[in-house]
Amino acid sequence: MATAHGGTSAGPPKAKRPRRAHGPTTPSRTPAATHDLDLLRQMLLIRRFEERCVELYSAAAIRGFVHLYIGEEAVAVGVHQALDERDAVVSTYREHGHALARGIPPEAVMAEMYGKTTGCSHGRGGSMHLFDADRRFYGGNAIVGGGLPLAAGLALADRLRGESRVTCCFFGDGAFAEGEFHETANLAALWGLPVLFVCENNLYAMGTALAREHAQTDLAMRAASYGMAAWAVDGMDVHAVEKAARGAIESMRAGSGPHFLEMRTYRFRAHSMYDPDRYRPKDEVEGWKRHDPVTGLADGMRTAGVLDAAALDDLEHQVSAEIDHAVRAAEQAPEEPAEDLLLHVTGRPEEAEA
Ligand SMILES: Cc1ncc(C[n+]2csc(CCOP(=O)(O)OP(=O)(O)O)c2C)c(N)n1
Ligand SMILES: [Mg+2]
Repeated sequence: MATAHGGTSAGPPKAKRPRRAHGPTTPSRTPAATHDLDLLRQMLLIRRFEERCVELYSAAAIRGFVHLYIGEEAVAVGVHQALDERDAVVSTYREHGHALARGIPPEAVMAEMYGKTTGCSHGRGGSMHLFDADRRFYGGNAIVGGGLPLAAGLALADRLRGESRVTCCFFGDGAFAEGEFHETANLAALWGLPVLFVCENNLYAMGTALAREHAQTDLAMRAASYGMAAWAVDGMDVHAVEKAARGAIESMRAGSGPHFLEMRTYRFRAHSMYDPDRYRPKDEVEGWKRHDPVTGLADGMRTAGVLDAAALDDLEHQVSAEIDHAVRAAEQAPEEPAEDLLLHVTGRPEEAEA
């Protein structure tokens, strides 16, 4: 393959982590098997949710920009295992997976895709601006690198308030070309802020391959130069992602300052619904699809004897029913009335007078 992570190899790291030994299947599933089933359910939900979005987009039920996360699900789901409610999450425009993994209900995400008032951003944001302050999910940011300074600010605010919280910031490899990444990395390290930088290195920033844009493609090494712990992770393996995120967050909660994880991953679909995707060699895309994080986990579970065809079918049905419900609810939800057009655009007149 032409392009490479770290400029050395063309796929995710070859050495597979040995699978955990699992106990018998139902009724007495081991905690490890139960956890794996939950990881699989969450990744399947993201995958099927987005596949439904493609259909709805083709039917013009969903409009505007839509950037699919398909292929990268292990990153959002694995990292979220290590976060809890008190932590903050900042994401990019490719954030459906992060929002669902954060626990924003599929109905609220789907309604937002439809631009309906029941959406998590009240229909004002759409696909790129999912937001949920109650769950400390601060976007959904359309500007490349735009979430990074926001993450540092959230982490600083939490620290000033004496809260033991972590801010997790997801961003793409493309943000390495933005000053915001370098400024934020420097300040976070200098001030010891609890920011977990999760770089989703899918090798492309729109149609530009990482190696065409950067002289040094080892992003973890570059991040480490700011004086923070940084390492690369197989982003197609949800167990590897979870383990790395847990390690980083445990250390951050103990006060060790920011950490950087370079998640080596790949998007299976085009950059956005408008992109004809002519810049990636077909064999490269096919090569990465052989490391599909969803089928990879399911296959591992099958081999370990903790997943059979019936259990997988059940899971698919559950997920499909959840998405059907979300679509129905979004279709039936009201549009925002035209007279509310200026709401939230300017301050409330009564507040200005006070
Ligand atoms: C500051 C800024 N410059 C350019 C763009 C246009 N743009 C949108 S997505 C994108 C590529 C970003 O790639 P990456 O950060 O690797 O994320 P990915 O799409 O691969 O998840 C660009 C250049 C933008 N949104 N913001
Ligand atoms: Mg990218």
